Amino acid sequence: TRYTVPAPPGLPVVGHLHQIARSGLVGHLLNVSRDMPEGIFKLRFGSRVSLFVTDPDLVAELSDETRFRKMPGPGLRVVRKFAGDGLFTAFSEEPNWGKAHRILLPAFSNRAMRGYFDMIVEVCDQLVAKWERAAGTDVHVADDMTRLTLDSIAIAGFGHRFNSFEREELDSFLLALGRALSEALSTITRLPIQQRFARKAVAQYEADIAEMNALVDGIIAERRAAPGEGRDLLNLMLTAVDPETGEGLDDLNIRYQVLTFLIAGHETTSGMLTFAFAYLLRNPAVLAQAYAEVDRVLPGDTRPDYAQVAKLEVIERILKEALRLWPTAPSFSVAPFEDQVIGGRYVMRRDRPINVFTPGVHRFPSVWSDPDEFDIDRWLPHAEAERHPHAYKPFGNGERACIGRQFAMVEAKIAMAMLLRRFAISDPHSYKLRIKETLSIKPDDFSMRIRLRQPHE
Ligand code: MNH
Repeated sequence: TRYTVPAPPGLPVVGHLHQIARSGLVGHLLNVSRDMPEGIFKLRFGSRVSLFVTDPDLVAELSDETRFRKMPGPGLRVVRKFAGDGLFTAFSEEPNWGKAHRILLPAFSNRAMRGYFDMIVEVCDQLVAKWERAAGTDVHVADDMTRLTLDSIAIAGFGHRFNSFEREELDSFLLALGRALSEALSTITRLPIQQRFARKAVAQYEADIAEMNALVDGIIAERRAAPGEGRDLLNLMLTAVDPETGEGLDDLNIRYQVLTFLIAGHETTSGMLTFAFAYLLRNPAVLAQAYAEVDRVLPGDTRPDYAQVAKLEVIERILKEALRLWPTAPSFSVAPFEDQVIGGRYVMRRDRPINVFTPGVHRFPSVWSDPDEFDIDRWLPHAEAERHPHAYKPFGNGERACIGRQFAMVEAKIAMAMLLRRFAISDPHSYKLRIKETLSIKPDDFSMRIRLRQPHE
């Protein structure tokens, strides 16, 4: 027998996407998924029916790359307007995906990471210096984490300095990007007739895309004028050839890739760090463990070196647990090559996107006990080894999984360690977690108090 995919009981059909306040989509999906023990459900957004999966057993099937592959859904398809066939937004069948994947993979080897390390530490030093000047006051965590992650991907990947810590305002690139992402998401929900009247929004959108392209073209032109020896991302894009086809990347695709890395390389990592700080403040025992670890691994004023990153195991568990509760890229979508039945009963149609909703997967009750509790001991080696292998997918799956995950974890670990070694953090405003959604998620409007740590504290 075959079953239709269940729709949530007792919930009116969800009409247009805009009926869910945009800030609330992930929260809404989490609420729905808690009422759906089958671990699969459908929701109607206007005329579109979307499928969501949260059961790790079903995720295991969707992760079988002989049956399913990444299929960008409506959200990623509109982003193609400015990210084109860059790595993140490419269809797996597009030749430029495989080409760029093979060309750029060496930029994320362990050896390459070692090469980026000192640049990342230098950016972390700038954040430490900024917080030293701000000691005793409140800092806006997400904004400072965004400065950190944007500056480090730009310097490590492209040799470009945003110098975000020298300025009060966020870089205008970020403002253009923020507006462009929100406009891209609005166009999915606008009717064609509304789109015709959204002329002002469309003009702003074009201007924002032009601004982002101008920045990217400037970065590329600068490097072409002064090529340099290194094998960073940009040099690979400009000079390397794909071993399989013998071809290099074309100019338009290079522009898409640079923009893709500037976006994908900072948003999600800054969100992860921000969630992690919010959880540390609510879990003083974990914070104490983290202080003890940084004092042991990075004593005094010693300059961090790459080998120390591997020793920050408490901090690694904190970050993994933050990504479990709030995977900052909260879903990814796949579709079958041919019609497939999953779970022995649900028919999945060829090429039709299915969303793996990771906040739900990461709380699926048959795998995760007390799923809403922040508990870093879930990431002790024995616990991890015994767990369902498809219950945790913050970086996606298979060959389309995140190419930058190493970069993200190294950067976040060293940043958190360098900050905790110098600063005591506190929460005088009793922050209540609210989620801000764009394409990614982060804590909304979260500030914390910082002060210099005393010698024996
Ligand atoms: Mn990242 C793909 C999450 C950091 C560059 N990333 C993905 C996917 C997820 C993801 C999920 C798969 C999306 C999909 O299947 O549709 N990424 C993250 C998270 C962090 C992160 C949670 C930080 C935490 N990502 C980074 C960093 C970079 C980066 C840092 C770059 C330096 N990510 C990418 C790129 C892809 C990707 C590029 C697309 C890979 C591909 O399809 O070939």
